[in-house]
Amino acid sequence: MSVSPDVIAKIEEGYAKLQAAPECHSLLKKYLTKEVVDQLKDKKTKLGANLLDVIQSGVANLDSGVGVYAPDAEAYTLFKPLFDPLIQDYHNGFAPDAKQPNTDLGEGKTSALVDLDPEGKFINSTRIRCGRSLQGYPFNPCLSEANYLEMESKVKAIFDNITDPELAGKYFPLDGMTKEIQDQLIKDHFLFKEGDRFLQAANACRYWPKGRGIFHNNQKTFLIWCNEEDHLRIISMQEGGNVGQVLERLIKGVKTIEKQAPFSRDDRLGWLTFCPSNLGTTVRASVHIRLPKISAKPDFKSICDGLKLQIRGIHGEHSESEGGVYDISNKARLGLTEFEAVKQMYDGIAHLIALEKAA
Ligand code: ADP
Ligand code: CIR
Repeated sequence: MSVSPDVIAKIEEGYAKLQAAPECHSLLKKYLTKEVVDQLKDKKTKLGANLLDVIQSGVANLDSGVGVYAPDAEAYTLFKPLFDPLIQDYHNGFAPDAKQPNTDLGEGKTSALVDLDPEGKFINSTRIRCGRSLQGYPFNPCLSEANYLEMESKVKAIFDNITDPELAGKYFPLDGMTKEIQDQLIKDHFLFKEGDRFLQAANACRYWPKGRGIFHNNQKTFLIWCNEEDHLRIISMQEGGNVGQVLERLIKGVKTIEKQAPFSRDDRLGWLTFCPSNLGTTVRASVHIRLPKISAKPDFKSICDGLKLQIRGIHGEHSESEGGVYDISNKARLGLTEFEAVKQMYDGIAHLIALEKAA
């Protein structure tokens, strides 16, 4: 079956809307040329996903940074003329013929990552997360309600098997969680937010809250999100700036989960994720940090860009800073190893702290 004329019309309208929006600076707008539209508008993956599925979030949300999602793994190859240059731009020049290196989480190397802020002057907390997709399932827009429930019960069984005392904990489904508990978990930076308009427009929130939830240990230092943006987000976090400890716990957690579930990995793109910004290592290593002097300077963003760091607000992506606290993390996740991604954040933050001390 080919793509229906009304979907093709919507793709063309989407292209026209982006072109007519000077306020839009997304990577989607940059790489969705007329040639790309014409080349891809009548293509469909085996699961039936088309170019509209890829671009609709960025068309609906003109303030997107990226603006595209892959409805299934095949989309990354079928819609290459759009994805490849966009991926290259986002991930530090990862070329169409480049290949993600083998996984190196940093086992045996974490002790080199000594506390970035032993006196506790700048860093409130450190967090490292990675994403994983379960083999045999597509991404959000192609999942049925039955898929969500099945995936949730599979991963819950895995969580129940975790015996390491540092990691063991409990799974809390979103379905049935009280609003108070949910809001508190979000406020304390443990749980994903509700109603993300970028994900909603990508058709990624169907059947919500079915199949969604959070696992965490008692201390809330090891957490796993189930079926939010990705099938799994594995997270290690704690107060202060001890990056080595946070990474050590993440490695232990990833290895524990990995033993029990096969994950989707592509030879070229590494670990597969719904958003192309997360491909490869899928690692975002961040600190919540206060840098009152240098963050007030007009060149703060360009300094961070130069260090390959991304600035987010206190409640994550698309939020604002509060009380002078920023979320600063590595930006690229593809074309380097997991350890290198963490090291990029580590070295960059060490540099920013040195600048702050000298200012
Ligand atoms: P992700 O990191 O999964 O891409 P977000 O940017 O939305 O997604 O962040 C998710 C949550 O994690 C938010 O509540 C955010 O404030 C929190 N967070 C991120 N980095 C840190 C950190 N270093 N310390 C504490 N919370 C953090
Ligand atoms: C956007 O394009 O802004 C959203 N779809 C989120 C993209 C992921 N962001 C990122 O920088 N890693």
